[in-house]
Amino acid sequence: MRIDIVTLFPNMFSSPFDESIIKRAIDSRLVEIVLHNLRDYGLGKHRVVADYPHGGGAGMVLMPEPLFAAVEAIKGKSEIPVILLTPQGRLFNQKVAEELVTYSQLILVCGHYEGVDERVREHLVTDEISIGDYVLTGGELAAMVVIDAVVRQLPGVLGSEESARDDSHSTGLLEYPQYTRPQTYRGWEVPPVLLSGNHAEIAKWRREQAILRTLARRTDLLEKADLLEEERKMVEKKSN
Ligand code: 6GU
Repeated sequence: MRIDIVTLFPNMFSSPFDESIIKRAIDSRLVEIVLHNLRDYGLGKHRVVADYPHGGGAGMVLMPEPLFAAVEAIKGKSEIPVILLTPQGRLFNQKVAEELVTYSQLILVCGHYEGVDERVREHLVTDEISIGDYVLTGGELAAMVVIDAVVRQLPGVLGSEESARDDSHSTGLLEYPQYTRPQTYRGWEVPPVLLSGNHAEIAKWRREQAILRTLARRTDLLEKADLLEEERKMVEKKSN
């Protein structure tokens, strides 16, 4: 997979991509991440990329020419999704990450200032994504979030140790509680079932804990989750 990022702040991306799992994925060529400085496509000697909004109002708006030039230089004649990171986009979640990982190439455009010229939305961008209902100073952190969630799903990126199978959200439920050594810490015990060696009992306990945790914290997820008849009954009993 190849991911191109168009940004005014390419340096913001260095440390997240230079550590841990994403770095390993880049080093082993499972993903290629290419940064493009929007400033390089700016107009005139001063490489201008933004201007005042027509009609007045606060702040600056990213101009169409630099954004079209940058994206067109990347994609040529090919059809590649062009995703604008903006608080006005569709909400990002695990399902969207699973959709994006099916593409062999993505172009992420980081919005900034008060926004981007509407013609960029209408005629350049094919998708708009927000990572939540709050406002960030720019799309860069959002792009990093999207890339992390997408890249970790590429085959070979996670070792079996880190397997994404039981993750919160990939099952539609929050993850069950995890424990490691020591067995007793400050008098707080690990649940005995986890030490029992009975794999069926452990799986049953984890499933129940995941359901109860989702019920307590995210009832909105539980409505959509794939539960067995008896699990639904347990939920109903607990929520009364
Ligand atoms: Cl994608 N961009 C900005 N600037 N703020 C956000 C966002 C994106 N998603 C949530 N807040």
